[in-house]
Amino acid sequence: MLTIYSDDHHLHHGRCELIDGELKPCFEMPSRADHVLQQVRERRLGEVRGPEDFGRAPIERIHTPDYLRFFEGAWARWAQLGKGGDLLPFTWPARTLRGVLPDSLHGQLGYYSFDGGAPITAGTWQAAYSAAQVALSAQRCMAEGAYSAFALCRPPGHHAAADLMGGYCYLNNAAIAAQAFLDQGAARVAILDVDYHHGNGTQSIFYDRAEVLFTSIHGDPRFEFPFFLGYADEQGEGAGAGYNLNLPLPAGSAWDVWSAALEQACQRIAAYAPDVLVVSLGVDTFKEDPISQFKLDSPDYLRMGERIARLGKPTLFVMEGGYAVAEIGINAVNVLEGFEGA
Ligand code: OKP
Ligand code: ZN
Repeated sequence: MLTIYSDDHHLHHGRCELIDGELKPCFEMPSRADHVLQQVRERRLGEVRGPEDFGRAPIERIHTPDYLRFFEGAWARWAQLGKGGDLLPFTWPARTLRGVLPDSLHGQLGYYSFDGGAPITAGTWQAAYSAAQVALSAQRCMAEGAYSAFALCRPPGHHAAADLMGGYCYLNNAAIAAQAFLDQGAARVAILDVDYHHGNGTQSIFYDRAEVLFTSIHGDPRFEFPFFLGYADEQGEGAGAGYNLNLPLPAGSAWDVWSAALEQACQRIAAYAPDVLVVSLGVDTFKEDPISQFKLDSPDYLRMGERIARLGKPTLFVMEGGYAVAEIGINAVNVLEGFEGA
């Protein structure tokens, strides 16, 4: 399987995040992607290639121009104020407040985010832009005939909505790639989000559309981030009614429970008969993941890849989460090897 990778992800390195009342070094760190790349190479998954640059237009198919303008320019505004630390929001237009766009940088940051987990640093825009190009380049390889490809994206994307960053995500790489498939002639695209966290951004982007089926297996939002989306009764709206499937699972879920949900998602995807499948590949379902509460073990990821392969669809894998850094490469490449071996 071909892997697309850009070193630009190193340009994004947030200093710390607020977790359990403490400032801790960001779990979403550059070494994550380095470990995945190392496993791709060591296990000879296939060729590793840098991305092409498709420009902003395919990103603007998903994200609003005002959001992109804000994100691209935010660091320069912060630096102009004489600041050097990470730019982090702290006030959001929650209930009883107004969804107005203030003039202030921090006001705008709150307007364009939903949590304090997506720091903007000097290189964040470039890293996120390149990650989107990585996804688009892998998509292009498939459009040109490859049966599968791995977009080794970092930072991840599935929490990012049309005009919101959050949950370590800025640009929704999987959604951008899915839209590119549609724009190049696909009639139906299925997204399978296996990251431990619900892909609220991806769901929201395609919620009212029938040409993208979104399916997600994740920690029940009643106890897990992002808390405010990802419930089973969210089934799509308007033309998209019936094209959103959430499979929230309890804390402690291991392969027996998880694989039953995967079976359900796969059956829904098969019935949908998509032209192509996009997998939001997070491996934070791993039993040792420091911020998650599922109990998958490394060999389970081989089985995951095998089951996905049995759908018999051209498949684009897009890297999302996974924070047990020593094992992230093993587990991600297990999925890809399982897929290829099936
Ligand atoms: C991203 B992905 C805020 C903590 C918020 C966010 C978890 C994001 C997971 N400081 N935690 O889905 O793996
Ligand atoms: Zn996650």
